[in-house]
Amino acid sequence: MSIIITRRALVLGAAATLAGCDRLASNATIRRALFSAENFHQWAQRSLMARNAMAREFHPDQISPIFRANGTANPNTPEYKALWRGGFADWRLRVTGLVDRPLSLSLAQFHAMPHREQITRHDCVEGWSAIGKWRGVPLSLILNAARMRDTARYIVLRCADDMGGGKAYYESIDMVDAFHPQTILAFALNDRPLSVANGAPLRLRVERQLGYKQAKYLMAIEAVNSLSQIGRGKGGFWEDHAGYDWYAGI
Ligand SMILES: Nc1nc2c(c(=O)[nH]1)N[C@H]1C(S)=C(S)[C@@H](COP(=O)(O)O)O[C@H]1N2
Ligand SMILES: [Mo]
Repeated sequence: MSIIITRRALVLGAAATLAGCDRLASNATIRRALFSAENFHQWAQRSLMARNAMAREFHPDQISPIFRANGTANPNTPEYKALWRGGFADWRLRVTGLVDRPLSLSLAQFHAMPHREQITRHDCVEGWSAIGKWRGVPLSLILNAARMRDTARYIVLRCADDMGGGKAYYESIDMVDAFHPQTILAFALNDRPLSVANGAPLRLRVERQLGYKQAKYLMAIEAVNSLSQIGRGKGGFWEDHAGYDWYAGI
């Protein structure tokens, strides 16, 4: 038996999937960008063609009682403290680099965009793991809204915490992971707003990768075509400073 899937069916299928889980974006520009047929097509195609299978998802009764914090537990910089004091109302995620429409997105805009929820296991190379329920916006939606250019090959994530000498934590992922359906920019853990310890106000969840790829305290994401100009060129803070593998697939 052969199954013929038309492009239109794919687009409609993607639309139905999204409509099932969401409230719509309140900002008209973002809504137009998110829901244009062209973007939907690219999103549907890239989502369905992703090389990676889905990471395992768990049941609510498997959620760890405590999701421990690791690495930075509070960025504690004057800038971050000011944002925290204001309830992150002045925080923005900047979307820059190889995009035709750079964005600056507030937390309220994230709350208004389509969400995904997933209960997954986080594995840290230091030898612990925890299961948590994450809620966030698919990174693919953000990249499509910013009209990412075809020349982009990686997404760099810029964080608020100073790792010493004024160098902020950073990470990067390729487009397979960036467009994977479980790759989200998460603002809630276990039905509560993300705590400072776990990365408030927004962090990456890239579920087929180890803990150090899950960048916390996001301030900007940047589409680039090479990692050679980022940090020392290995694509992430621990990759550059401790020889960790850039591809931390699990
Ligand atoms: N900005 C930032 N992101 C980060 C880190 C960090 O120190 N700073 N540590 C990483 C590591 S090694 C792990 S295991 C996870 C820990 O996430 P958690 O604190 O929510 O457990 O965050 C990752 N993302
Ligand atoms: Mo880690």
